[in-house]
Amino acid sequence: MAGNLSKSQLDQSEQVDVLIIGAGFAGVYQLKQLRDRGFNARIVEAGATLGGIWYWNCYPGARVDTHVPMYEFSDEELWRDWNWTERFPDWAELREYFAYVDKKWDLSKDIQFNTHVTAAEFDEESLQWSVKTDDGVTTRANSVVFCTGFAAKSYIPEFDGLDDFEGICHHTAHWPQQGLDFTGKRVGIIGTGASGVQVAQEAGATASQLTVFQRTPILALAMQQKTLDVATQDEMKKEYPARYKRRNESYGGFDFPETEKSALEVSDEERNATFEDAWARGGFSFWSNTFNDILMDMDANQTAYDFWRSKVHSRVIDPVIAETLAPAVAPHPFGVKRPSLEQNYFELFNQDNVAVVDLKATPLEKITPKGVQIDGKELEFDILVMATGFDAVTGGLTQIDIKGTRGETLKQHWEKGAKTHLGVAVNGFPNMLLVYGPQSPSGFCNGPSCAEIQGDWIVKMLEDMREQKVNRYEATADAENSWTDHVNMISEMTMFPKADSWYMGANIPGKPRQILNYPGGVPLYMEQCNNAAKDGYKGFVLDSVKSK
Ligand code: N01
Repeated sequence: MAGNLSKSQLDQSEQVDVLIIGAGFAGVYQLKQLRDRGFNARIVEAGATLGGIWYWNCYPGARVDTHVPMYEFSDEELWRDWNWTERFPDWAELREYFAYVDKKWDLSKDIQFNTHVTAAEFDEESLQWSVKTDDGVTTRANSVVFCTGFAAKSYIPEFDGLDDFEGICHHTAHWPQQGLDFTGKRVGIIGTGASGVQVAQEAGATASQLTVFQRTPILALAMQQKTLDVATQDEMKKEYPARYKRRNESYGGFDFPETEKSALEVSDEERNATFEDAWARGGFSFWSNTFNDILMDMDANQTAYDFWRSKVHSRVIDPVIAETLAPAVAPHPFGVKRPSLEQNYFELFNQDNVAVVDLKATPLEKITPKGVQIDGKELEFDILVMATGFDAVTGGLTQIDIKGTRGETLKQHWEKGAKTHLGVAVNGFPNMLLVYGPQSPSGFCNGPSCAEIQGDWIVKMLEDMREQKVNRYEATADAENSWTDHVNMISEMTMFPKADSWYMGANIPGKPRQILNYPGGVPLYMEQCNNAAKDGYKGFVLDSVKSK
């Protein structure tokens, strides 16, 4: 990439003030803000371009589940001249957006692409991190900011026989950059999360046969995709400042207004009308913007599930298939496992070339050289798609050999469960900060919103440390324990623990079960971060040490 920092340049550089790992929304925002404030900051990025998740997730149909203009930076210098073609843009357009941001903010000159961080170790002598990359280079940094996102480590279950499959097999997050044509192929998709739904919609259009292997039905919501023209967006832009302000004030970093009513206090007619309205608005409206007790009260939650189920049944012709996709008994409370958005997912199953296999009724026995064995029968495939998700939130961090002051790795520190102070710092790992990390709003928050809101707090902290001549800052063990208790306490007040989801770490065998995202919403989260900062960064030990 033009302007890309060459490996030899990095090699020669003695040290940087801040090394940022990852060039998605969080990382590029850090780079821009820190550079603007005079920090010598750089990014190391594993992908070949900016975009983070949008570099890796280029499978057919990959698109964002967040409506325009929420999924972009709030900087007017950017949005004034940028227009999208669709209300829910696809991965290719998101990449174009990142290329545009790169040009406007002049980022690439300070980014080293195609480089994996393999290890990082804090050195008490120099009070610096030594960060090793897979090109053999070690960079020294006063601070490291991990912006690895929630989905940097993909997950493929240990299916018996997987290595013997003779066809083409890819995880959605490791899709070939040159693409893969489903036309006329027999395609099997394992997994029905957001990725599985999106690939299925594409594969169903051209594959000779598509089989969707479903373990848990996905409670997918109507996207209500629309094309967008420039005139419409010019009009919309008058509202952008207010909508971006709202992003900072809402639970999940969106622009939805407050929901004030309980689903149980209104008449059936009013409830139905509210649900219909949210359904017609599309996107996450039905998830986040109907009644205030959907995620708190089981009876309220049931009303949302029943509405959703009736919508699915009205679209699927075969009642047995409809029941497999939307069973009478909810697989888990509505909305506590991430719903995905769909355009024609349920109609797919009315097509002759599309089938669903219920893995709860007929478990996947093994992968064979030709396909998948279910109930003693072999189904043959040319292409198998692993839409099986991620070791979310923590996996992207613990897969790096990050060593703190006690010789302990981050993976060891989090062996019994992730713990942090404010979701940004870890005891025993000084001068290390996390954006979008565990116990921060992370997966419960719209990515660009968190990149800015949490990102601003981190930038301010780094500025304050510089101003106060603090060269060693570390979260205390007590602060870490009390933040963990606080996060768990809020989680217990919700229904999130009732689902086996990646939100709970429950999708990965052996992973400790815990709420991985801060469940109290962005405003409460930021209030606590801001209070800690005002209180002299309460929960941190700040030192101005003469380095040895
Ligand atoms: O992964 P997932 P994803 N045998 O973990 C199944 C974001 N995202 O990549 O539910 C059989 O949701 C598993 O079954 P179950 C978004 O936040 C965003 O789809 O565990 N099946 C599940 O169906 C999303 O939530 C966008 O029973 C197995 C699937 O694999 C997150 O990324 C687009 C299995 C995994 O679903 C992750 O989504 C895409 C096994 N052994 C993703 N193990 C946009 O906004 C797992 N499964 C654009």
